[in-house]
Amino acid sequence: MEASLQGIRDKVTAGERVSEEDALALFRTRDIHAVGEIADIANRRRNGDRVYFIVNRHINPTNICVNRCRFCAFSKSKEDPLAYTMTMDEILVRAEEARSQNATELHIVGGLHPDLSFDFYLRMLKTLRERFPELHIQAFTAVEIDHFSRITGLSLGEVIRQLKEVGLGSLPGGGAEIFAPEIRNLICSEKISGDRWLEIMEEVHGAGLKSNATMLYGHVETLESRVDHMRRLRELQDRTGGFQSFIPLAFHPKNTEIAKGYTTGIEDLLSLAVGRIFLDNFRHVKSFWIMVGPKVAQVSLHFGVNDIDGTVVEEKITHAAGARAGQEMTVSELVTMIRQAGRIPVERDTLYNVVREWPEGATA
Ligand code: V47
Ligand code: SF4
Repeated sequence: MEASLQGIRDKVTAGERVSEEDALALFRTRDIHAVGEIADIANRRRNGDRVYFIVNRHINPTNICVNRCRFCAFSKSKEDPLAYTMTMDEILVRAEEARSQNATELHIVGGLHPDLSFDFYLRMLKTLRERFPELHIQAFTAVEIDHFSRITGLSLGEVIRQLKEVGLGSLPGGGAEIFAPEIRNLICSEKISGDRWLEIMEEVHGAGLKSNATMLYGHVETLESRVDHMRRLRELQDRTGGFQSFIPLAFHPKNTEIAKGYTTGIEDLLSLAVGRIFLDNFRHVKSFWIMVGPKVAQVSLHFGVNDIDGTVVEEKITHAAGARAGQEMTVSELVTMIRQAGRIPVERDTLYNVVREWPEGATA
């Protein structure tokens, strides 16, 4: 192992925090085995051999969005023939399907619709909670929370309070992209700033709700901007402890305005492993298999990852941008994938309570 990597390995073994320079060295090395080994030490100390997945269902109520993020192939203008907005009935059909598949979570995010009122979203949550009290609702990125605050004139605190009152259980980690303004301005200049994203998450955590955090990589960002992004997440997590998992998201280029190829397997594994090593105050690092593909997701279980998300069922955001993975995985496929990596599959709920464990021999 290179001397600099050995130094990082020693720090991680001793439970010491690694520096930004260390993170850069990890991104730059091609000693992928060493990075995997260090990430595995960091992960197994916290999570042992257990790897989580969730039975969930994604619902994207509308793809109409007033923003035009250059990396986004999902959003459409109102006039676009591919624009859609689901009716409440269409949303309920999806929730019903989720219940029939024994899901424990609905994951709901969408575009910033110019005309839908905050009331529509409050009614959606209220109806879902009344009809499906057993399903945890993880909904709305910080970008949508900001939008609600702007269209209503309500403070962030009040928007979050009202959403919580009608059933919001936690927030996903989207909209973070890359915080550094010089990169953010190139890829999503209309989107809320990185500082605002962090401010909203601080408020969400202060209201007693957990959230996730993402990082979009593989576009025009630099390694320094990735490390800067993770440093800001680590600082906020030191203050609130409200982040559950870190999810690096691999940029998909099709139908977007960013002329880049797909990310490579090594780039995906490094992003996950460096996230695990640097973010020592995040308990969970998740490979979203839809973005990195099931095969890389499985290998990543030896690169610091302890969560491969879920059954998903219907995914529109990455698929609009040319995702090559499918849209749904069965519980049996997820269990097999984790077992063949030599780990113990554990079905979790959104808040990482154990729903069911699959020790060796148990059948899905
Ligand atoms: O914020 C948009 C990303 C995010 C593209 O919290 C793209 O558990 C790749 O955040 N290529 C939304 N990514 C999805 C998201 C998410 C997904 C799964 C689990 C969780 C969680 C959160 O999707 C956006 C943006 O960063 N995105 N376009 C694209 N072309
Ligand atoms: Fe709209 Fe979100 Fe797509 Fe940006 S990433 S254009 S905010 S849907």
